[in-house]
Amino acid sequence: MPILHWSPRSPYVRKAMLALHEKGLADRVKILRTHADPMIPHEGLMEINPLSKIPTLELEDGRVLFDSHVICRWADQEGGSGPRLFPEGAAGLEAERDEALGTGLLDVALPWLVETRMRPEAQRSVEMVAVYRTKLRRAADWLEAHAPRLEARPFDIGHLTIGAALSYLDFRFDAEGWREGRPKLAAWHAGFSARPSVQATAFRDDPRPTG
Ligand SMILES: N[C@@H](CCC(=O)N[C@@H](CS)C(=O)NCC(=O)O)C(=O)O
Repeated sequence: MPILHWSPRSPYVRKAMLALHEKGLADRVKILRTHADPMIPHEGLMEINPLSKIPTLELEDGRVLFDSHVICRWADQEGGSGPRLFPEGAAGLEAERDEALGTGLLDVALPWLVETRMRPEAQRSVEMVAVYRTKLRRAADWLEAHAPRLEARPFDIGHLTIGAALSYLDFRFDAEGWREGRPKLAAWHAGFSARPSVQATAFRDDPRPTG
């Protein structure tokens, strides 16, 4: 069975898990809890992914796939059921543009988390946190304006990634109140949250493995 290096705390892992569930592959991949600490590169993980990041997928034939985008592409090719995550043509460009927005939001949230919760207090930058907050708000405003497009087209990698990113804001940045003043986006996310794939992959703070 393929092995997915996994954590229930990671939004990029959740993106990959959502794709596996949507494509009917969740039971065909074994998950392995792996602690990828941004402050301490993981020696074992770097043997297969030099960037020491999760999700990383080890296939049975020895190939290793990363990052979440590539794993989602693999799921879309491999899975026999569920929505087409990467459509062809113009629809595909829109889907992947929205995927980029969702992962871009996470690329703001993760360093923000490291800045405020992991770095020694004396090294934390108030200026960088202000930049992260500005980008989060502008991305959420963009999404509010864009919500009718999300409602209008079939579920794809854009919906999956934006939904995962907003759910991560609920998990780690609840105080930022992304729903305030953004009713269309909030309504769209409520529908997203009811999907079985989303229900099956909730974030949680599990005990960290020692190895
Ligand atoms: N672009 C990657 C980002 C993956 C990523 O940054 N994952 C985090 C966990 S949420 C990680 O492994 N961090 C460890 C590190 O940065 O060293 C993806 O989409 O999969």
